[in-house]
Amino acid sequence: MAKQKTTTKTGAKAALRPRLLVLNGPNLNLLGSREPEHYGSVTLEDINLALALRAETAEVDLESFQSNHEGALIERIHAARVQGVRYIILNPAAWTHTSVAVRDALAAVGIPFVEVHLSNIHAREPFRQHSYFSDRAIGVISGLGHQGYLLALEYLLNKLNTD
Ligand code: CA2
Repeated sequence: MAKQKTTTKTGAKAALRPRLLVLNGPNLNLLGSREPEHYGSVTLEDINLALALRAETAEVDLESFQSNHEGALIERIHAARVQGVRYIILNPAAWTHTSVAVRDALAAVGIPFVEVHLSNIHAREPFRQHSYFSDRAIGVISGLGHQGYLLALEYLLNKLNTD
């Protein structure tokens, strides 16, 4: 695993665990409670726990953040650069189809990201079929339900090993 190095007070090099960030956009805090035909019955808490367990096994630091406020998500993306986050897993939810501001924030920090959607946005209403993120993403997983997050994580863990 390609770990970042930091210099301690004594000048020794200490290995830092790589940092990953999972971002979820508006209304995804409601997962598991409504619209199971589109979004399944697993809660966001369940998804975050599964991601945290897998990351722990792989000795990677993983933090999950969800917001219903666009500015809060943008601030979290800005902070990610300062924190040295290597990769982001992002479900922008409805902002997928509207937010130049979130797109610009990701471009500004330059952190590579995987775009994840629970539902297959290409099989839904026409307004969901355009994403402001897909052309900037490393890749897009759409329609594989909650497993999409874990598949994205697995991909990034492999990538960290070969970086
Ligand atoms: O399929 C996805 O993951 C989406 O990003 C989910 C968004 C939707 O606007 C995108 O087009 C596709 C909606 C998230 C709303 O989540 C809810 C969860 C439970 C109940 C109601 C909404």
